[in-house]
Amino acid sequence: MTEKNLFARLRQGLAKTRLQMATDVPAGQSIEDAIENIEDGLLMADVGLDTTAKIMAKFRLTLDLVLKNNQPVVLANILKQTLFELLEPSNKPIILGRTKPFTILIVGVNGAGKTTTIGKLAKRFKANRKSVMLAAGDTFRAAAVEQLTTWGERNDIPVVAQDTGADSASVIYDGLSSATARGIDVFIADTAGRLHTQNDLMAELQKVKRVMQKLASETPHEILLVLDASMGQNALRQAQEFNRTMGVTGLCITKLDGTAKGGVVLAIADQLGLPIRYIGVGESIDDLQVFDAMQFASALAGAEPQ
Ligand SMILES: Nc1nc2c(ncn2[C@@H]2O[C@H](COP(=O)(O)OP(=O)(O)O)[C@@H](O)[C@H]2O)c(=O)[nH]1
Ligand SMILES: [Mg+2]
Repeated sequence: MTEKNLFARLRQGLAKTRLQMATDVPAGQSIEDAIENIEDGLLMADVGLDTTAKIMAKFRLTLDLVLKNNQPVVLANILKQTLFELLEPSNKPIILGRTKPFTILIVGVNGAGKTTTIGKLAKRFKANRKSVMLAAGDTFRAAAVEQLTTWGERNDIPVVAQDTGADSASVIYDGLSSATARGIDVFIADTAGRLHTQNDLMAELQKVKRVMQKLASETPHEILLVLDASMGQNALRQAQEFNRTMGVTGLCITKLDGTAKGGVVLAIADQLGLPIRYIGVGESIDDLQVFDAMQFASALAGAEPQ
C-alpha cells in the first residue's frame, strides 16, 4: 500500500472520532463559537477533562500567534499542529535491532484484539523477511489455543501450544527456548485477558515475565499492551493498571474504526507518555498501522499531513 492509501484508510477509520467542527469557521460563526465546538468535540471523543484543557490552552496560544501575524485562520491546521505536539513524544515505532529472537509479550483484557493483532504482526514481520514463531499463552479459554494454532497452520507460521488448562508460563518458556534454538527473528507470546480474578491475571502475567527472564534476562524486549479504543477512558485506566504491575513498553490501540471515542489516544499519550507502536483501524491486515503522530493528528483534525 502506498503512503497515500494508508492515510486514506486511517482517515476513514477515524471518521467517527474526527473533530468535524475543526474546519474553516462557517460564515456567520464567530471564532469563539468555533473554538467552543472544538472543545465539545474533544470531550465527546473521550479525550477527558485534563487533556482537553491542555489541548485548548495550547490551541489558543497558537491561534493568538496566527492572528497577531495576520495569517489566515485555518482552525483545522491549528488543531492538527496542537495535536501533533501532544502525540509526538509517543511516536516511537518498534525497532527490532539485531537481537534474536526479538521477544514480544502481548497483554491486555479479553476481546481487546490481542490474538488478531498477533496475526497481523506476524504477517507484517514475515513480509519484511523475518522468521516468526508464536506461543499460545492464553491457555485459559478453550477456543484461544485453537484460534492461534489454526491461524498458524494456515499462514505457515509455527505455533508452540499445549492443551487448554496448561501452565501459560511453561508454554511460553518452551516457545522461547525453541525460537532461540532455531534462530528465529521474532517471537510473539499470546496471553490470557481474564482469569478468575484480576489479581490472578496480574500474578500469572508477572510469572510469565519472570520465567522468560530465567531463560534470557533481557526478555521480553517488548511488553505490548493491546487496548480497545471503544472502551474510551476505561482504556486509559486499564493502561495505568497494566503499566503499574507489568511495566508496559509499548501500546497497540485497536478498533479505532468502530468508535467515536478515539480521542482516548490523546489522553493516553498525554497521561502515560508510553510509546504507541500500532493502531488498528479495521479488520484487514493493512488496517494495523504503525503509529505516526503527524498522520494521526491530521486525520483527526480533518487536515492534510504536511
Ligand atoms: N473493527 C475492528 N475489529 C478489531 C480490531 N482489532 C481486533 N478486532 C476484533 O476484535 C475481536 C476480538 O479480537 P481477539 O483478537 O480475539 O481479542 P483477544 O481476546 O484480546 O485475543 C475480533 O472479532 C477481532 O476481529 C480493529 O482494529 N478493528
Ligand atoms: Mg485471544
